[in-house]
Amino acid sequence: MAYNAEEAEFVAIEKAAASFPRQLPDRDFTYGTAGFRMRADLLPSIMFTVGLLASLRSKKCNGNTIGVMITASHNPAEDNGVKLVDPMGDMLNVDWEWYAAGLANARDPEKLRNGYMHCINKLKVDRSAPSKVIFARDTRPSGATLVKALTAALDAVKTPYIDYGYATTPQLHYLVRATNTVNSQYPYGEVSEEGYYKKLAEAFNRAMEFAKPNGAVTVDCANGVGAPKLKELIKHLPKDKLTINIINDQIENPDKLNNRAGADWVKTQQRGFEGFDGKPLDRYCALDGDADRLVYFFNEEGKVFRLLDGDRIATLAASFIGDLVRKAGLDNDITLKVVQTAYANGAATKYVEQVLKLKVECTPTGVKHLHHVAAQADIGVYFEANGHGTVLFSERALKTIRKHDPQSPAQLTALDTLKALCDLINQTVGDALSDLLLVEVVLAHKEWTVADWLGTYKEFPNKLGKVNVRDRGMYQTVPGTAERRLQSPPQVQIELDNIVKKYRDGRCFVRASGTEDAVRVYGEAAEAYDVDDMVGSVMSVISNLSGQMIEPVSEGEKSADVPPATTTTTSV
Ligand code: 16G
Ligand code: MG
Repeated sequence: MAYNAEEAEFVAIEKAAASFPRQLPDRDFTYGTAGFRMRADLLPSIMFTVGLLASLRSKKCNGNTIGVMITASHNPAEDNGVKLVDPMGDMLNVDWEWYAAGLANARDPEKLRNGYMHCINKLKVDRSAPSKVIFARDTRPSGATLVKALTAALDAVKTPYIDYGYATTPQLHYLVRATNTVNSQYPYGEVSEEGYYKKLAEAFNRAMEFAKPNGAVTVDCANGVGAPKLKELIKHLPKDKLTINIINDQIENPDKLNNRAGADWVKTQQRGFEGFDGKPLDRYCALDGDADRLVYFFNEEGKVFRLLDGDRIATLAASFIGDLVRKAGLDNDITLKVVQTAYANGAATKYVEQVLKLKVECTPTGVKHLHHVAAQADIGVYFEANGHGTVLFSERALKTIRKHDPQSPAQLTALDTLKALCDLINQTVGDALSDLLLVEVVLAHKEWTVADWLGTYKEFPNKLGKVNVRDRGMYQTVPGTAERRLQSPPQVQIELDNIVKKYRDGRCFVRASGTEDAVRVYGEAAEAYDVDDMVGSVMSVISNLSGQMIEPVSEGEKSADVPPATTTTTSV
């Protein structure tokens, strides 16, 4: 870019940025696991800088399209957030996160100019390269204002863009990959929202070819963007294979978003959405506010609530796909791996290793860590207990599947179903709508009820506690332990070890939250009462560090028998 053009670009950026002054000059923002996320009124200036960075990222990626998703996922309606999507539909390259934060924290026009130049120089971006951005948002009312800030930045740097309006996060990831692969040997799909539905519906149809319909599922859409999008998807699905009922679809009332509904509520509270009164064994599931998380649940006789979380979806998917690989005659060529975090229930890990006989790898919390490890396997099944996850098929596995010559009719049907799953499962990111169809396919093939699914293993009693702290930065885990051991403060790990050894099959770890000013304490033990005791004691250690008393703020309800991950919060 010639000097004059560069200068003109700076002038345009400064002029446009003036409409979006930075709020809270004393606070530094970080680009965390979920991008930038905070109260929506703080976000316009950050959204502007995200526009600048998206343009640079696209230039750096040879003009490939970059995605910007405006959402705060399961947070309350007054929050919002933004995350960037890389050309193949995966999350922003981690090396760029620091630069995203640097730009977002520029306090004045001069710092913004310096920050912009710093990105260009350090990241070696050719300013005159072409660029393109696409973006979408969830149903939060603040999204419209944030779009203005984003497009002001894109206009200033003359980066063309397409506004896809409302979309789920995984739909935007799909669109980014589809856009960038449109002229490749294997296009990801048609470049439109319609293309997304067509791809999923067609794959679902093929995956169900050898299965009987298996009743109905009711989907709690968290009163978010998943509701209208699922309604669209249903229009494309075959009528006779699956009945999908939709509830919590009130997107016109922003206060309802994620409010006593949706995947986060169900998982953390261990109960259904407000008013849930499921008949015994009726199948339910819940999405979060941007439809990238999914959990199943149901009532047993006597209204005993049962949760089938991300661990359960992983085991179900791994068992089915493992069987298909074997039945197709590919087990010597393709291996499966399951990727979890330390929050996975120990019984799930044991089941995968001992019953399914598959390898398990444990990574730090956050989708990007699991995704990265799963992408290195032939077939990588990754899910966080909270319902984020998907199954990745490597290029090598896809080639092997495509060229495999089945030796019997049974091998052929298994191979056809496996091929259908390669298209059904979103390869860019965990996708609640795609995962929902995957679960339904597996249950139909296995002719299972939710109780059969639950019966595969029994969870170890467990509990998730939270201690609000002033400085979560002092809680550092030992590298390479997938957050299962604390490095500092050292006395906490010593005391924790002393506590844990008192309990049969006790397991407990502490890590700082990446999303709140809090420390999380997760524990498991052979007996439910032991777990309460153990996690409570470890929480006291943390509270005592700051010399304050534990004040319980909220406690989730426990289910009758196995109490999975009840939530207790204390403030320090
Ligand atoms: C973010 C992560 C999620 C993780 C959660 C942990 C993404 C898209 N989301 O929501 O994967 O489980 O943070 O929260 O990566 P925490 O650090 O507060 O425990
Ligand atoms: Mg989400």
